[in-house]
Amino acid sequence: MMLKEVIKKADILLEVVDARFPDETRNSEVERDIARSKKPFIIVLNKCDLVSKETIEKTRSRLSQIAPTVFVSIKDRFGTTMLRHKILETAGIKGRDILVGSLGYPNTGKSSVINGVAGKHKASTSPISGHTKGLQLVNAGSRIMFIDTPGVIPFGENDEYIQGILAVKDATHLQDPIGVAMKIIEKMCAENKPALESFYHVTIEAQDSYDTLILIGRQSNFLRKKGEVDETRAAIKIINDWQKGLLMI
Ligand SMILES: Nc1nc2c(ncn2[C@@H]2O[C@H](COP(=O)(O)OP(=O)(O)O)[C@@H](O)[C@H]2O)c(=O)[nH]1
Ligand SMILES: [Mg+2]
Repeated sequence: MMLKEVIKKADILLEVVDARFPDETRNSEVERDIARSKKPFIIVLNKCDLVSKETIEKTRSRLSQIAPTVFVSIKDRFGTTMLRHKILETAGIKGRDILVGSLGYPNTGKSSVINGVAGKHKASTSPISGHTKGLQLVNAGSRIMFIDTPGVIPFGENDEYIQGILAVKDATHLQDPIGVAMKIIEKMCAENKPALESFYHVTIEAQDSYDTLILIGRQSNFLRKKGEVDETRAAIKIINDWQKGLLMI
């Protein structure tokens, strides 16, 4: 379904973002469209199983100033009850069903969030009274009804690294794996350097993420014939590890 359609039909919107890269996986245009619609929205930071508690707290206090913010891990079944409460509280609708729309870039976990929140209540329904005929809804219990197809935010031309970090494109299909790997290194160094160091058995002293990439490549023995580091191979390894959820921020 189109983003704009979801915004139009919903009473409340969830912007589903990746907890590891909240700023990069939020979308300011979409948030502007939501603001114009005057509908409430909740920022849902999914995949929080891949993020440390400290990072969660920092992000929460920062983003709460923009909108109600809930951390979930659909994988670990964490946070879904909190999200249900937040939906009921934020929507502020009494006496009728609440239509919830979810929005986000591909692979942030929009479908997982719908299924995770609906859980055992899950039941598909078709038209409900007072709403557009044919609108497919997922009944999640306690008056919460999800619009069953999420609104997918399209990638822009310069969003290749977001496609990399969200695992929409695997490492070998990226034009610039080195750039994407450097982004991941930068992020890890800022948020949880010890995790990066212990995963690749290195001690990182360099400030420059390219130097760190080379260090990891050397330690992993990714060398070309003459002994210099194969930085593309190192980058692909880092992106693969990230996409498999092996690196925790
Ligand atoms: N580690 C982790 N992976 C998740 C979580 N939720 C979803 N995923 C994974 O993220 C990928 C995209 O999920 P999906 O719900 O299809 O995303 P959508 O494209 O936004 O609908 C899938 O491989 C899921 O298994 C989570 O809480 N933790
Ligand atoms: Mg989906």
